[in-house]
Amino acid sequence: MGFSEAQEELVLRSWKAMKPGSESIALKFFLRIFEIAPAAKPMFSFLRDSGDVPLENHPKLKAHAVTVFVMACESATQLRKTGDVKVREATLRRLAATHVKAGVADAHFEVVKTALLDTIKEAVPEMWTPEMKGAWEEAYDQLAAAIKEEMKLAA
Ligand code: HEM
Ligand code: ISQ
Repeated sequence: MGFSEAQEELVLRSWKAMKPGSESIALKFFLRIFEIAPAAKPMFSFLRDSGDVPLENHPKLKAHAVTVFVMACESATQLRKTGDVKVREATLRRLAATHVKAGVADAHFEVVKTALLDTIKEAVPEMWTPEMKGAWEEAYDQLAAAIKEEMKLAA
């Protein structure tokens, strides 16, 4: 099952539309994860050390959430070009280490995927179609597979 130019375009076009609002989208994405899986809360240091800083102003929260979107976009481009997702080795190692240390398990990747898709659907409802959903899913799943594989090596 190849990844077409049209699929890449759906992913990149919707991210372009979301990007100006990435501040609030990042927060919604984050909060959606805990609506689906409240048990995932203690894994995130944002919630532990956000004592006096309101969550919406947490700089790492926004940066990390945006990174998930951007990496899924990069994954879409790679899938279209090469049919495969390769994450830069240093980035992959770091991501695997962070996630293993935080106690992330395979099942959490499904939670984050659902939260990501819900967030996009809510952010760009006028663009949302089954085709767009499928394209983001494929891009995310392949990215998640690369991270999960590296996590097994790091564990
Ligand atoms: C941290 C991306 C999946 C939980 C991070 C960071 C990035 C990131 C960029 C910042 C730290 C670093 O760069 O090493 C991603 C991507 C994912 C993914 C691209 C999937 C494709 C997940 C899943 C969970 C999760 C499934 C589980 C709910 C966390 C936690 C941290 C983190 C707990 C540490 C935050 C902190 O306390 O500083 N992630 N992540 N991530 N991620 Fe993910
Ligand atoms: C880190 N990893 C996965 C999802 C995230 C969402 C919001 C903030 C940080 C994240």
